[in-house]
Amino acid sequence: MTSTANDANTCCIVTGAAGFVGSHLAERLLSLGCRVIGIDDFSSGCWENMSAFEKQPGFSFHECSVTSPGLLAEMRERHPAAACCFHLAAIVSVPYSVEHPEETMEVDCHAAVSLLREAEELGFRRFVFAGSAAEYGDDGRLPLREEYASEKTRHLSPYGRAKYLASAAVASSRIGVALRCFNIYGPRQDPGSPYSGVISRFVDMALQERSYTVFGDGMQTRDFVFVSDVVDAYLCAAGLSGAVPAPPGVYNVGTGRATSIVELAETISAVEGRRARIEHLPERAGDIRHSVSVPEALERAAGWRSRVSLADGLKETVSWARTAGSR
Ligand code: UD2
Repeated sequence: MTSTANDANTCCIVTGAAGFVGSHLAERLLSLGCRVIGIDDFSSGCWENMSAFEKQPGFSFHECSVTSPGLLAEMRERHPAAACCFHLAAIVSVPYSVEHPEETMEVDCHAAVSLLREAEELGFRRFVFAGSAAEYGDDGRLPLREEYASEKTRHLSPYGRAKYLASAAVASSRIGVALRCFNIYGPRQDPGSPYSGVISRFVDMALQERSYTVFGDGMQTRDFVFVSDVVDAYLCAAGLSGAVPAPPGVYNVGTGRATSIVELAETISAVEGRRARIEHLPERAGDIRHSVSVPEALERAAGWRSRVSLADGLKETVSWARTAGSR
């Protein structure tokens, strides 16, 4: 992605800046010359994720919850140039959302809509929201198109429902873009957190020379998208990629390629130069069988498409995990 002269003047708020994706987004925005106001309450993020950029002069950080009333107005008072809000902070654990449905609706939906309304009133240029493939529930019409998620969708968790409702509100705002991200992976994804996906777990198992724990037959598939491609999508959504900004709406962020869990295990082993040892365990309750995106809408709207192959993304993830493990 190329930057433009305008990019350097943009002051952006990133909620969830200490998280996996939020920290990569903040780092990239700073590298483009933007000023970044990071917000996080450390409910799932950590300082370590921000260590690569926390001391940069363009970065300021506020430890607070996105449920704080008047948060954006307060940020605007402290940082009058703030013009763009990337809202990534959320309750990210699906099992937690099942146990705490009301809290999840409060944080993942109501707080997001309140921030959006504040951004509109304050004259922000863009509000970009982190949606999720969970918004499609168990829809079996594959590959998944943006219009398939609707009021009638049978969401499998309060997390999926809250994200759907918030995305719908964002997409109908004149400044709103909701990104429906599929299975994101890459450096800084913690294998031991409730957010951890199969790739961070498998990379950890590979480095410890343990067998991969495959739930069920391993023929279930996912659309794995590398974190730097996701960051590119955020920049496109905000008009910071050097191309035209994506018009308000909701967009899938995926590769359009389905990878089975067995194929994933084999690819990680090939990167590691080992043979894959797989231990089959019972299927995980509530798992969906297949998930894959139609990613073309964001390409048509703003020229975005995923660029990093699974093998290359895995190489980067493994190399990061080796260094992180040795610290
Ligand atoms: C993703 C999201 C979840 C929610 C859900 C909605 C991640 C990490 N999780 O869950 O938050 O949005 O989509 O659909 O993005 N697996 C194994 N062995 C393991 C771990 C996982 O076989 O040790 C399998 C698992 O059974 C599943 C697949 O790998 O079939 C992917 O699992 P996941 O937890 O990474 O992601 P997913 O799509 O179930």
